[in-house]
Amino acid sequence: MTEQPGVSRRHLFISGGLVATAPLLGAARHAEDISAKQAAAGTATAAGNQAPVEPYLDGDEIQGNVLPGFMKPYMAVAALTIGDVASAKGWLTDVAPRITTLAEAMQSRAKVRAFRGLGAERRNRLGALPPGMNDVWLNIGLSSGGLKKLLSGGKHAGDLGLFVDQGFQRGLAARSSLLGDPTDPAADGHPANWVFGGPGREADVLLILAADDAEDGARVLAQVRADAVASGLTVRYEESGQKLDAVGKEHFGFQDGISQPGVRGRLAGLPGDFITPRTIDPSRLPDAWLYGLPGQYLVWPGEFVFGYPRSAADPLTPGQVNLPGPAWSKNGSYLVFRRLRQDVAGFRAFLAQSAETLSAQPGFEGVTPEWVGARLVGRWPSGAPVARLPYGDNPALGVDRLANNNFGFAADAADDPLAAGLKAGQWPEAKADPVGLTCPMSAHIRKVNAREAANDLGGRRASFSRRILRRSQLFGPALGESSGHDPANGNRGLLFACYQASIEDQFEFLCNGWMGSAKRPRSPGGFDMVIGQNGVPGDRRERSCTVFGRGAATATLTTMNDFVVPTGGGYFFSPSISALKEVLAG
Ligand code: N7H
Repeated sequence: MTEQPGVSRRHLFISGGLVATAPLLGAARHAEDISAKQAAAGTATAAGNQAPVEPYLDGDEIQGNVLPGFMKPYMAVAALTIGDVASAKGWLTDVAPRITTLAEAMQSRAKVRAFRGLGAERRNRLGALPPGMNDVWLNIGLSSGGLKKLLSGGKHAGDLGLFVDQGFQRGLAARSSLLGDPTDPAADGHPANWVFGGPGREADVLLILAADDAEDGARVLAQVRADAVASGLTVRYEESGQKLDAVGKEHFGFQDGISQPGVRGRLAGLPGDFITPRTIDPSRLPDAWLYGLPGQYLVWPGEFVFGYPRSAADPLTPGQVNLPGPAWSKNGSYLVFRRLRQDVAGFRAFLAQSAETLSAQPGFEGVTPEWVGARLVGRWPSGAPVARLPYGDNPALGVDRLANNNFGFAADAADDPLAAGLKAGQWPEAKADPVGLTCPMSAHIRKVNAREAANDLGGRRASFSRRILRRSQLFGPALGESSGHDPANGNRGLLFACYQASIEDQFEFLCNGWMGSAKRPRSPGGFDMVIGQNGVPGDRRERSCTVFGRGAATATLTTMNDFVVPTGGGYFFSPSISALKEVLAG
């Protein structure tokens, strides 16, 4: 096979006979801008020679944190239990109009995107907001226990059983040991010790609020909380968190929120507007229709939102419509919330100690704590992928949205030809790394997203069906660099939230199938040392992983410490606006 200019082996590999490439190469040349390109793409048909036909998503029905995601600098959560059901229904009736929708969040998101851009201009505007922007947004989720209360005695009373997901039905506390959480009741991570969500302390309702301004956010949450309490609900838990810096580094010191699945679909009423912007020039790259940002595979929306097509064998063809619940669950999504405490001092000590031990071994001379951290995460602190920069960090790549996710593991990657007006920085291209010599198999980002590489479940499609929409925020103050007194006494971490169409197959599978397994998605590898947990009785929570130095020198890192400890949470369903009003409140 001869390579076409600008087309990487990765792309040719990916095409794999799934896309009618020849006609695509003859597709229209550059449009003036991406919007025009999107509009053109939207009118094309898969049966012709261009983009797949993507469904319109119901922008007034889907909650905005599902899609496109709130992504605000301030986030607060409140977990509530229902007292008197009739009063709670009254409160839901009042709260329903305050729930922010996909359409509302998308308008604001479009302004932020236009303001920050994607290339060099974005680097200078990171963290800045368009003038006048001051949103306060609210979304809601209900646990299976909450749904049971609200549905009981009504015409939908039997509908709870129609939610097929056993994780949702049973709840997070009941599934905790399956996720690898500590089973010793004395351990902090055991559900008995969670701040909420443990046995007998489960929440019926989870509110998620996001805002540009922390004070405004806190004020609105206080109002909503007061209304809820007046309607007989009890606040079980409440916490807020915010970004630590403009780039979005989490407590261990790595930029987070870089790689999200691109979601296929368009917004009703706004022709040409894809939920996920398209950035690759389809006239020059046959596989352009596979991606949003370079390297960001597009996934059919039924993997995340009920009532839409899921992935099929051909990534450009919609699969079956996925409605794993009652008819009124359409436009809903499962919400996982976990309060994850991070042992920052312990993580740093592990990196330092590992670097010292490794440096004494042939092939690892001179490795630093930062080098070890990058091998455990798969990215350097800036977010730059190890796959593109194996030897050292570069903050400019970390924030280059047109390059920082453009890599695979199975084959060499190359820079994609971008749509008119877009320009990525010049960075080394990622080399094929099928066995993890550069980015170890155990690296966090490789454990949770096998990308195009073969894995124990198959190939790319299996990865698509495991993806989640992450919507987390940090809690607690940063731990300073100097060791010594910690004013927060270790109380910092991630308010982890994610949306998906199956808790069992997505969130739970990532935890117990891949992060918490030494052998999957592919051996040899070891555990995800950052987040993975070893709950196997008798293993004493020991985790180890393999890293490679120069000349394929091999070393094993081992720890008995959990650097991330679950301290609360729950499984919820985020219904559509009409289901909230007509089925649950009504
Ligand atoms: Fe992870 N970390 O700081 O080390 N995560 N994560 N995560 N995570 C990612 O790509 C982190 C957690 C995913 O597509 C990055 O956005 C921490 C859970 C997925 O390439 C970093 C915690 C689950 C991705 C971290 C935590 C996931 C991802 C790289 C807990 C799922 C995208 C930045 C305290 C069950 C991977 C980025 C991709 C990326 C960290 C939790 C999943 C730096 C500290 C519980 C799917």
